[in-house]
Parts: sequence; C-alpha cells; structure tokens
Amino acid sequence: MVNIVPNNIQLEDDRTGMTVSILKRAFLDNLFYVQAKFPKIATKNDYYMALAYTVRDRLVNRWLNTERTYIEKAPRTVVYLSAEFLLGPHLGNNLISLGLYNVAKQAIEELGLNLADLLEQEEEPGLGNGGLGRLAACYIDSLATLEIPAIGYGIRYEYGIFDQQIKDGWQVEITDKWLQYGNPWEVARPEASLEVKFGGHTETYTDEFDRYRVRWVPYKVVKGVPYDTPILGFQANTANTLRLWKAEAPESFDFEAFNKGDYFGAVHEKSDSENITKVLYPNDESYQGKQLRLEQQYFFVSCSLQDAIRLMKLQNLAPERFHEQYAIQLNDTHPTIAVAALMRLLLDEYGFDWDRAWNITTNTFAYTNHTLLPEALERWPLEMFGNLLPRHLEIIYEINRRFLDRVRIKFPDEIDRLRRMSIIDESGERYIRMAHLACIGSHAINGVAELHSELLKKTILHDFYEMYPEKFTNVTNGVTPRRFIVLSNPRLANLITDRIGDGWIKNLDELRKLENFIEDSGFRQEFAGVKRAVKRDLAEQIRDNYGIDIDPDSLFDIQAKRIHEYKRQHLNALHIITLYNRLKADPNLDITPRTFLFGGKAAPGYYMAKLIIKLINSIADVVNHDPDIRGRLKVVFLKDYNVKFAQRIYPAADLSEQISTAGKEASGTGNMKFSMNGALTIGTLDGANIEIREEVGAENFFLFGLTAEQVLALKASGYNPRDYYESNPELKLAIDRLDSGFFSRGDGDLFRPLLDALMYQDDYLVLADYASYVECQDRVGQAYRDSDRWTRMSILNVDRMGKFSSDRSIREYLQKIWKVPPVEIQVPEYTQSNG
Ligand code: T68
Repeated sequence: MVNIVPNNIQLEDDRTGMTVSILKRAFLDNLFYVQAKFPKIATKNDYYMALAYTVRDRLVNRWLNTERTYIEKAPRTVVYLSAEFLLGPHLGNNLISLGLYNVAKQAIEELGLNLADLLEQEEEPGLGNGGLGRLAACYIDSLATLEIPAIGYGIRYEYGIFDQQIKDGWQVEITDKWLQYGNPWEVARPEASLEVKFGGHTETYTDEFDRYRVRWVPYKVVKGVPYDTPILGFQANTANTLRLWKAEAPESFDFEAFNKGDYFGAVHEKSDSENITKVLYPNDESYQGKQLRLEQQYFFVSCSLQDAIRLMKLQNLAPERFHEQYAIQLNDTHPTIAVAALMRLLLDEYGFDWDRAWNITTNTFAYTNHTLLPEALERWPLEMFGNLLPRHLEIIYEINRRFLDRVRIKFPDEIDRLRRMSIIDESGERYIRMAHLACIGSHAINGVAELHSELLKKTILHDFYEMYPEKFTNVTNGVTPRRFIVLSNPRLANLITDRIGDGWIKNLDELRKLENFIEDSGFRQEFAGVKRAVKRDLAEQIRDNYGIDIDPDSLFDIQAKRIHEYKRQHLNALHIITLYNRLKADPNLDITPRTFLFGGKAAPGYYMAKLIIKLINSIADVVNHDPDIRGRLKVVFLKDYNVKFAQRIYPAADLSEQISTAGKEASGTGNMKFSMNGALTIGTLDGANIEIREEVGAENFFLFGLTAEQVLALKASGYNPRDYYESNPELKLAIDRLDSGFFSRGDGDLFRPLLDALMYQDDYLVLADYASYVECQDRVGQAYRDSDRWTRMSILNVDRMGKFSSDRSIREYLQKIWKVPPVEIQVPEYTQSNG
C-alpha cells in the first residue's frame, strides 16, 4: 500500500479548501510560485494557468485515492481504446464536477478578473476529428460519474485537428499548437515508459520445456511515454485516468548510432520515432492506407496492453486472468490490431497455448462500429503490414485459418462465403480487413443507433451476423449533459434546476418533470427568455468577430458538423438559394426571417467538401449584401468549429439540421446536443434521429426525405437526378443560378464539379430529397411564427431527451457487454490518509 503522506508531515490543508478566500490565496500562490509572475506583469494566460493549477490541486486527492483503491482492490476495469479523444477544454468541466464553479467565479471576480475570460484562454485538446472522438470523451465522463473503474488509452498527438481559417471563402488549414503554452491538466510519467517494437523478422526456437516458440526480432524500437489526465466524475469521488502515449526514441538506440559516430543519423532516428505521435490524421470517414497511421495504431495499442498487464502485476494477478480483469472496448477498427497484439503477448511472451490465448483474447474485446460507408473501412496492404508487424501477420494468418475452418463447418461448400469473410482480401492486391479481425476477435459487436445496428447486420457485416448472431447488439450513442447543458447553457440549467431540482444532471430522465410546467405561461416565458438571451450573446460574438449583424429574433437555423457530401450541407445551401430566389422574385414576400449558421471542417484532401465551404461563403456574400433581402436572410460560415465553439452554438439554435441521406449517418450526436438545448430538429429518418423523434414525439420533430429503404430502392431502380431538376422549377432555378456564376462573380466554372456530381451522379440523393426538404422548411418557417407553440415544442424536446445521456449508453454497455460493477471511492482528508 502506498502512503500518500509520510507520517510526520502534513500536506497543506488549503489544497482541499473550497472557500472563496482559500481559492483566492491558492490562485495567487500558483501565479507566484508556479507561473512565477506577479499580477502586474501576468498575462491572461498566466491567470488561466494559475486557476487551472488551483483547480487541479483540488482534484489530485480524489485522483490518487481512486488510483490507490484500484491497485488495492484490483476491481474489474473497463478499458476504452480509442485513437481519438476530442475532449474540449477541461477547466470549466472540472469546476462543475467539483461543484466549484460559483465559488471560483466569485473568487476570481473579487480579484478583479473575469472567469469567462480565463475559461476562454484554454486551448482545447482537439485530439479527434468529430463524433467518434467526442463520443469517447463523453463516455469517459460518464464512466467516472457512474463510479466505474475505467482507463482511457489513446494517443497524445502533438498537433491535434488543424485550426481552420477562411481565406476568400476557402478553407485554409493551420497547425494546431495546442501544447505551446503548456498543458496544466496532464502529468508526464516518464518512469512508466514502455518499448514498442517495429519491423524486422521472426525466428523459431525451442524453449526449456522443448516447446516450439516464436521470437520477434524487430528492426527498431520506439519508446512510449505516458501522459495522464484525471477524468473526474460529476459530484463523485471517482477520478479515472486518461492515459495518452507520446512516442520518443529510446536512449539505447541513440547510443548505438552515436557509437558509430553517426551523430546526425542518431538525431534523425530520434525525430523519426517522435513522428509517430506528431499529428492526428484529419480525415473522418475516409481511409488512406498510410503506413504512419498503422504505426500510430500499433504504437498506442502495444503500449496500452503492456501497461494493462503491468498493472495486473502490481495487483498480484496472473496474466491468464486478463479477460476477468479487463473489458476492452475497440472504438472502431483503429485499435483492432490489439486482437493480434494480445495474442502475441500471451503466446510469445507468456508461453500460453493457442486455445487458451484465444479464449482470453475473445473474452476481452468488444468492437463498436461507427460507419457503413465503404470508403471508411480500414484495410492495410498486406505487404506493408507484414513488413511493419511480421509476427502479427503470422498470428493473423493463423486466426484466419482457424476461423475459416469454422465457417466451412457451419456453411459447407460455400467457397464464395469463405472469400467474403476471410481477414485477407485476395480479390486483387492483398489487404488485411480490420473489421473482419475485429468481428472474429471480439465477443460483442455493436452499432451506435438502432437503424445502424440493423443495417450492419443486413449489409457490411451480414456474413458475420449469420456466423455469430449472438455477438450482435446495439448501444445507441449518448452525450454528457454536464458539458452540453450545465457548462454550455448555464441559464437553461439554472431554470431547470429552479423548477425540478438538480437531480437531472446525474439522472437525465428526471427532465420529464418539466412536463408539469408546460401549461405554466410564466415558465414558458422564462424558457423563451433563456433562448433569446443566448441568441443575443451569439449575435454579439458574431458581430464582434465577423462584422455581420444578425437579428436575434430571427430563426437560428444551424448546421454544425464535419463537412461531408453525405451530411448534405449543400442541400441546406440549395434551400437558402431557394428562399433568396423567392425574395428576388417578390421582394415583399412575407417570409420568416432566418439566420443560417454553418460550422465544420473539411478533410484537407477532400476537394468536394472544401468546395461546399466555398459555396456557403459565396452564397453568404451575395445574400448578406443584397438590399432586396433587407436583412431577412443572413448566412454565416463560422470558422474553426471545435468543442469550445460548439458549446456556444448548441444553446443558441432554434432549428437543428440533421439532414444526412437516410442510412448514411451511423448515429449523430450533435442532433442530441441541439435537442437537449431546446432546438427543434429538421431531419431524415437516419441514425439516432429516428430515436430522437420517437422520444420527443412526431409532432415535435420536422421530418422529411426518403427512408433508408426508399434510398436503396430508388438507386436500384436507376436513379436519374436530372429528372428532378427538370421537373422542379425552384430546384432548376437554384441550380441554374449556381451554374451561371450568379453566386461566384460570374465564374460559371467554380461550382461545376459540385453541380456535375449532383446532376450526373448524386450518390447522396440531394436532388431526390430537395422538394420534401423545402416543403418541410416551409412548415418550419410557419411554425416559428407561432412563438408560443414553438416554445412548447422546444420545451418538450428538452423534457424528453433523457434517453440520450451518455450515462444511459454506458449503463447499457455495462449491462450488455462489460459486466463491470461500480466501486465507491473513499476520500479521506490528507491528514488521515497517512496509513
Ligand atoms: C461518427 N464517425 C459517425 N468518424 O459518423 C456518427 N472515422 O454518425 C456517430 O455519431 C459518431 O461517429 C459516434 O458514433 C466519426 O466521427 C471519424 O471521426 C473517423 C475518424 C477517423 C477515421 C474514420
């Protein structure tokens, strides 16, 4: 057992003190001793750092007691393996978890500063692309809040998702130097570094028991250095650890090269090693077979598995209990090499026989799929894979051989099935199919919304479903109400708490109590007042940052998410053009004033997505400056959409755009965050939209578009987008205006690639859904005019969002897959914790 404090020395009690005066003293103390600044010369960032350290000091006791409890009690633990954690800023969240927000606000104000200013200083760790990485962040929040022993393992990218600037309407990418002023929330643990092997070859030998064994002789070794961040539960003593790995060169390797006198070679090798965790790949939903990406994946997976086994040693547990000790979730296929990596450790390092190793492995892993898009499915060229991970390739061959034997038994004489299900794709150049390895090596496979899980079984994983029906399940995504209501929308949170108490924050189903207030006009007025106030704040920020005046009383119609053709930002754009065209045709037309806000990044190599950004900005240029419009339509593309900004956007929305082609969006999570903050959704029957509509009621949801089934049927029957263009005059005019260069200063070629894709291909059925979308938007515009009715619908959206708390999702994972019980953490005062 670890003594936190030697018997004869007491730590300063102030570190746990939570009063205004203690916080002020601690803040000034940290400014002086840690930042080494006195107030007169301190920058805003110094003040932010001083407050961050003050808050961190107040969670360390929980963190260490959690760690100590886990070492002593060795409870079964969830391991969340994810190449991405899109955390967002820590300070505000930690203040809320500790119940310190208001005290800190007062302390900071009494020192003549402003808490909002300091919160604004934090550079967020953008260690993810979008929904998948943000989901991982919500899940570790819920795991801690539910007091579940859990570890998140991932990669400490030096550069996270790029910063987006807009120049002349186009996206420009800037590197994200999130670490440049230091990160007060992480603790480096170089003493716990591990080594990861790459390349080389394998050898066989016989061990002392005369058994045939394999040894991997690598070409190079890279060091993994862990950086730990505490993940505090809301009003809980549990503070779990997010452990992110940074790649460095091992000293021994430098040394060899130095001895050969090759100084530059040695330094070069060092920077080569560090490259592994240099930068996050900025592609969501599309896969490129880059070797460095595979190196990233294997690097963090190898570190994490070794670390988990090391922790078991500390707990005096033998590795054959690995699957009893850990439930490891694979967040998409990115960490799936873990299946082969754990097999290798058990076979080669611990000498287990195959069947025992395989039993442990398959009982350990579970796999979450996040997409049906074929271009996103990971496959590694076999040769590259074999060069980098020769032993893992051998193991994968053996997994595959045994697996195909079983398929042959279950489905005799089905050669084509074997070909389809093999881990090795041999249709042309040979590839390793990671989703197949994940399905074979896991005991559970889930999609992230009902429809998505059904489609997985019917389409891309159909053969695996027939092979192992019992493995398949659904866990609909959820989001944390701590960050996405309490922190991001304090006015709404206070109003809710004022009426129903604060139990809803940990038990979101309690929001249903709001229904009792729906006939209370005072409540409805207050509720509408909250929305207006939040919209006014955002309008002010947009005026300051963009010099664009938007009307807070207009309908805020918002689409904020990664830019992708399947998400159909261009369908939204066609609607804006349509409204514009109507006003040009009849400037006195009585329409509902609207502000269209867009936010989102395009993958740097995705030309069409970048053209969509240019399209939105080009439309904005024309619409915002046309005197005929008289300010009734405004369009703003908000640059550099990230978690911090998302927190300002969701609360201000009246209308949430969830308009993906049915069957393409696995779940969506932004849809939940908007709705929780009282936005109504205009959406297709896709992903979690279906379940949101079920919960809030069809009458409180604006539905349009083809269903997933109709999409397939239309495509099968020979879809011709041109027919829709020819037969719909409003659509024709919108497209013709784009084609004529009306929105691009006469340059008719600018949007040609986009228009050609729509007119001749239209993979995502934009033209087929246009009429239904515009008709639905007309209903939205009408509904908004009855503001009391709108407010009622908005309240009911908040009221009925309980299902979409990530706490519910985590409970489902626990019950269906992980089977990990909670562990209560006792937090004694420092002075009592000597024993
Ligand atoms: C998203 N996927 C789904 N992928 O699109 C979304 N992909 O429907 C779902 O709600 C969310 O996952 C959570 O389940 C992604 O965000 C990626 O970001 C990604 C990143 C790298 C490679 C492939």
